Amino acid sequence: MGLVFFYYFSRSRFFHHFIKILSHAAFILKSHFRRIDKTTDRSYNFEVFYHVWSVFYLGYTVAQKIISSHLVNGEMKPGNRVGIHIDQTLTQDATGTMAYLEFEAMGVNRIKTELSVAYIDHNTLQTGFENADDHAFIRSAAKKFGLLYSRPGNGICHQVHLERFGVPGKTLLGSDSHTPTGGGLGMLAIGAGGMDVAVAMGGGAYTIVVPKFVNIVLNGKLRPFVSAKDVILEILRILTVKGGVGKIIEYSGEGVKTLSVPQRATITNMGAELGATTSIFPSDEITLEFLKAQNREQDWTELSADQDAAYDETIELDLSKIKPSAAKPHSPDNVETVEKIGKIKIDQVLIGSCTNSSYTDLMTVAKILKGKTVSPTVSLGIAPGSKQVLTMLAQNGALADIIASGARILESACGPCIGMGQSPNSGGISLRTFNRNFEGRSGTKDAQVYLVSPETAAYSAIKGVLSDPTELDFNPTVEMPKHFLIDDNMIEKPESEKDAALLSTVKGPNIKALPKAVSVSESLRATVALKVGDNITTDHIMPAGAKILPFRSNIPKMSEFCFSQVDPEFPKRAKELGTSIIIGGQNYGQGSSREHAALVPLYLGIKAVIAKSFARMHRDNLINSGILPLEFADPEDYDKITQGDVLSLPNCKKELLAKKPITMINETNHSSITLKPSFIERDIELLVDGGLLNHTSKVRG
Ligand code: MIC
Ligand code: SF4
Repeated sequence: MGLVFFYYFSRSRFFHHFIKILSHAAFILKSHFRRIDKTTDRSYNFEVFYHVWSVFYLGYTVAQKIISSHLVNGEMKPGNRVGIHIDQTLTQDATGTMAYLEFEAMGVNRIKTELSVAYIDHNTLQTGFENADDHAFIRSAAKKFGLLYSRPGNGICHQVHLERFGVPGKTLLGSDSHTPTGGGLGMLAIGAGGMDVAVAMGGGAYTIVVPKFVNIVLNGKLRPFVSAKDVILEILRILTVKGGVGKIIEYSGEGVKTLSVPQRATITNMGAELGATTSIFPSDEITLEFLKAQNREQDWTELSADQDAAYDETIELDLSKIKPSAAKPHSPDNVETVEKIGKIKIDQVLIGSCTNSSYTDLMTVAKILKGKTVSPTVSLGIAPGSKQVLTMLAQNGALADIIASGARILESACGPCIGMGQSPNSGGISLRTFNRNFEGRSGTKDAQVYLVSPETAAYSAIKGVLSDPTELDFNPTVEMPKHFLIDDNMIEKPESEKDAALLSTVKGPNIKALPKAVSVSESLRATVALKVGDNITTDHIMPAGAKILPFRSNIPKMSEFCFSQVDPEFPKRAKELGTSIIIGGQNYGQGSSREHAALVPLYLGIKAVIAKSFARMHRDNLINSGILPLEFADPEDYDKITQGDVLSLPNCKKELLAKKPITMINETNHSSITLKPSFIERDIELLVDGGLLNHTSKVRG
């Protein structure tokens, strides 16, 4: 009787709230003891208590469990803005210089997170002093501020973080859009602009809009030579690059148990291409096995959705029906099966990137290449994702098989994925195991880039034409190693807090001051400097590649390349106008987390971007930089504006503060346009204070 009563009581709302209050108390205690930890080196694990309590929660999804255990402010209701505590951060070198300049500008002496890692993996092609200078700056910042520093050669941030640092149930904020790779381990891993990461390193909460929760139920098992990449390509085909906007995607179902952690990470990695806030898998025995093999068994906690967890949307996927697929040029959602696309002739194959460069991926590739020669008309490049992967391949002989086939071995870094070398020939067809095939990203404007699995890539490299790997007839199974090779000798520790106080950061001549954001003005009158269409990526706004990336810490120089693929005259025009506005379509700013796509427009005098809708990270970056991201109340009003028109917003500040629709007059054609009041309190505060840095300094006093 008593037990029955307790069971029903434990499922009641009252009990749920009671547990919630206890959890918050545990969270506060945990934060308190975490601070004590730093000085006394004692370890208090209140997380364990929390997870025991969370068993009683009514209907929480995996992500909801992590959000609620990290809640700093706000209520976890759909559409609400909430602040969450960030346990770990990561940066890479292309966004890191800005993040550490921003951290320095905030005047905080030491990071407040449990763990923060500064990786060097993007700007590794050193054709001048610039990238090496940036690396030296980041290293000096890591030493001074208390971060781990992953040296160039150690690997791609997401791959290394998965191997060595990711912890189920923790939060990770990274200044890179593919940070959700950590979701493969059951982390709540989110990509954001460098400024947000700087604030999180300083102990500030990260604000998210509580998204919708989507459950993708995986059933069945993948057939041989069909891989995790084909799964996420199929999801992209169904949902498109806008399909994940405002959503967290969770994976469940029997099929989950058939996927290894690296396979799960491939899927969560490309959740970024869906526009999702993040993607996450449960943490189960497979997660435990992976962490054990990485000698990190102690980092494991079990994490799964409650039986009665409520999702906003559910999609079922039968893994056994998935076929080898490819995303055709120039969008990751332009997906078709390899069979349907047919045996097109190819010029280049590249295997690697944070999506597909794990040990198991490359062992499969080695098996396919063993004893074969790459087609004479194809250039095959392979970049293993980390030093761990590369060393293991070298030790077990698989690297010899790869080299013998004629593959060109590239360093363990992003490399061609971000246009750092290996640009294809004019009009060339390139198959890549990467995650983005935006026009021009490869460094060759008219190249045709297809995104495929490692299996499809390796088999096609031998055949010289796009080929379906399920034609192969040997057993491709690669066992997950019982022990990965562990050697963290390329991860440098920071100086002690006492010694660090005497250090200063090292800034080469390429590192220039940050552009200054200002408070939103009472009214705005400006010319439209550029009008663009739907799905404009941050690669359109601020292209990357070997020629431009060295200027990531030099905004004035970078500004010369802003929108260069779309309209090379834009930077000159914007400078001449002094103050101007950009008009965009749907999903403006999709793709990367790079805040340069906001900082450079700020430098060029852009005061507002008016679009049909925005991608999450870019919208945040605009607000952080003090630029108004405004949405048309009626998307058809987009047609009432032409490049060169003069727009005026006579009461924009007053209307913004009152959360009222913003009135805009097109002075050129005398039309009146209404813009949505889509700002919440925090956005307004940031815009009024002149961006996140000014706001943070104000709050800190
Ligand atoms: C990318 O894949 O586009 C990048 C390069 O990793 C970016 C970050 C950057 O621009 O530095 C991302 O994904 O956020
Ligand atoms: Fe690096 Fe490419 Fe991954 Fe971006 S997507 S982090 S450039 S490997």
